[in-house]
Amino acid sequence: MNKERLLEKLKLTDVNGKTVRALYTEISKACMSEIMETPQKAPAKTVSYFSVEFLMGRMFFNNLMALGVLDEAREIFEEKGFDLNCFEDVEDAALGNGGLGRLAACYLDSAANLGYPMCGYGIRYKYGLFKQRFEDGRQIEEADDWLKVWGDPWSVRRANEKIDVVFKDMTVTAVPYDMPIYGKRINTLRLFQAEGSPEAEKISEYLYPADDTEEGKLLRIRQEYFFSAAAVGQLVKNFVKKNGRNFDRFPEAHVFQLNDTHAVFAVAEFLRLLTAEYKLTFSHAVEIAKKTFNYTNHTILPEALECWDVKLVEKILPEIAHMLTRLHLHAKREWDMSYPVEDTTEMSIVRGGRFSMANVAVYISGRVNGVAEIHSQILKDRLFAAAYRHAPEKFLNVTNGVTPRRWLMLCNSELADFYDESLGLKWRSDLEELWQLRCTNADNLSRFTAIKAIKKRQLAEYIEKREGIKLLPDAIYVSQVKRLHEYKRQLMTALAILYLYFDLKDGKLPDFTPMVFIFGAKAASGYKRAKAIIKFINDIAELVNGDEEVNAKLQVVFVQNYDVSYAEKIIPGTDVSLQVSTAGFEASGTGNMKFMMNGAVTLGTLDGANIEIVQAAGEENNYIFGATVEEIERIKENYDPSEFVEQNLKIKRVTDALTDGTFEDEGELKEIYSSLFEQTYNSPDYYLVLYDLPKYLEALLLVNKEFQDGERFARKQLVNATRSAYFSSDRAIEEYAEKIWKLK
Ligand code: 26V
Repeated sequence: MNKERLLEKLKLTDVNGKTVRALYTEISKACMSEIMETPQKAPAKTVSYFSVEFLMGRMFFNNLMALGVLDEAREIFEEKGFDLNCFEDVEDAALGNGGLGRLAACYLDSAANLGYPMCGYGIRYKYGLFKQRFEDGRQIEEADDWLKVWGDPWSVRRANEKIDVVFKDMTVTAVPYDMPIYGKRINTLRLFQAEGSPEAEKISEYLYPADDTEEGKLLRIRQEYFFSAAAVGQLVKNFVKKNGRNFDRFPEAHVFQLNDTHAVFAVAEFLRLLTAEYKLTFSHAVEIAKKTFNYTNHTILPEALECWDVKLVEKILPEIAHMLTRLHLHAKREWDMSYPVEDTTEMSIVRGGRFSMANVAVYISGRVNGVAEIHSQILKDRLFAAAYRHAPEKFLNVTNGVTPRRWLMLCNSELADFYDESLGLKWRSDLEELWQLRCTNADNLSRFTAIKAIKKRQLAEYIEKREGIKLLPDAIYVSQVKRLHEYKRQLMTALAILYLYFDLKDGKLPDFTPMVFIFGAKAASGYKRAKAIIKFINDIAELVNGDEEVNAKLQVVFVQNYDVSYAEKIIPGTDVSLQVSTAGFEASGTGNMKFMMNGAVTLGTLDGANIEIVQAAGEENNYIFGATVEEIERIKENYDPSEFVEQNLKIKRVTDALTDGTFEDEGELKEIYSSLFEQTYNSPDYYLVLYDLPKYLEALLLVNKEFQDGERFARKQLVNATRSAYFSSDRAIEEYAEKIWKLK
């Protein structure tokens, strides 16, 4: 990359008479041509990272930073009278739905920055995750036509590398779009677009189309096979071109990482190619697959563990169904010699007429990992217990991480500059250096406090612009931003706020420091209860914010269309990060890490990576509450939420508010009420919202009290920020490289 030449090009860019959009394309293309001209050495071994989601966010600022020209480019264009911040209107590439997709994006960033050859493979959806806005407090979804206005200057269409993907009833052309990931190495994210008939094109139209009908399920299967087969097809073909049919050497040149089970069809396609096209025996092909594939599990929620009806797969992919069935028998034969029947049933690939995609992944993978210590333990104890008993050496943990480039240097340049001035630049490539910063030093603390105040002000301005709400300037900013799911317990926060509201109105909290609660979340479009929770929180916001008696002390805002770019504003401007999932349910969480890196304390449960965050930053610098995984097992034996509420009258007041006319109800409150007190698809209060609420309130009130000692609170925050090295995706990728991919 020739930086001087790029800067020269930028200087020569004429801004006059051009639209923002035209300038965006021109500047991006100038960067792209420099990137594409940078020669790359062919690596000995490449990682292929298969993921149905890549939540890249906005590429412009990240790429200019990676190229080392962001600050200079800002100056160059400022002189021309053009503010690069205009590009904050550019759409995010939101080809993902949450943590799993954002993790894939962070890992691409780290691999490139560390110089590891890793290419991502996925789908180039025409529409990303829906856009959300609220009408009467309810979520309205709109298609995310992300390419329409701004185009996609950061990708290159590779029509000459297209490949056919064959279904029984149609052949679909997979056209790659390559997005370079710039770092010490230039890696590629290759997303396939489906082309051909209108039916074919549907395959890459939407992210997670509804799968509650047979047609929907078939479309999901098509999507999964489509990108898996396209990627595997190309990788195998290129291998043969270079090495001939010596497939025993395939694992020396390639390692495949399955980001959850969505690409498990890649296993079947790999077996199909090696046996049908290249005439290896099935056993031989399996042996090679076993040395090539690895699997990361990202959730233990049963509803997210994929199983596909054998009949359905047979309908459109008979050969693939045949491969999976053969693999099932192959595994059975391997196990039957010595394993107890309960174990072989549990590990079975075909179960009750369906393919268990997770069991395929576990069987074929050399390494299976969870994403935080506790989650990896749960995989061994519960989800994959039988497999663990028979092949313990397969299982390991790699705790997630997030890229400090986007989640610190880019979104909090003020904090990054402070580190530069105090420590020099070394921390930028080694976050462990942050340990050197003295958190007890008064100057450091006042500098940090000043930065936090700036980020809070910027956030308040942004929210005012976007939502039309003016945040209280001197309040504690408390944020819960993540997908909306019952296990994440946004509802528990809502009930806690209602409790604070009632107590404030009753004059029971005389020393209360003003608190602002910031929510951001999208609910899956078919997830009725999650949508009811959004409506409920918006109702509470209206009640609280409109009440002159309390609105100088308490404020609630649910931002619309929370996405990666919104997160980049909210996270640095937050004092307290809420991570309050029911223990055992949040595999890791990665938002918690981003908050920590930006100096927010965690108020949370002992779940996912919270446990490790608190280990790193000290329990005394965070606020931990709630039932633990061990306790929950016991509690659930005889938990009756109705009885629990009768014995906790304070809680009764807030649950009564669901039915006593405090709010108008058009069904949402009833839905929430029954989730807490009645048997629905889960047992009453399955996620222990009510059970943990008293302790949650205590923790919130403790935060409220301790925040009054500004310096002490800032110290806790700074300790968190400077102990966050472990949660860098650079550390995580180093672990993958060493323990799973054997790149070192
Ligand atoms: C959920 C849903 C719900 C809406 C419909 C589509 C759909 C598809 C998949 C999922 C679950 C995906 C799994 C996932 O995102 N897991 C998250 O992975 C993060 C990265 O490892 C981790 O930090 C989070 O704890 C975990 O929830």
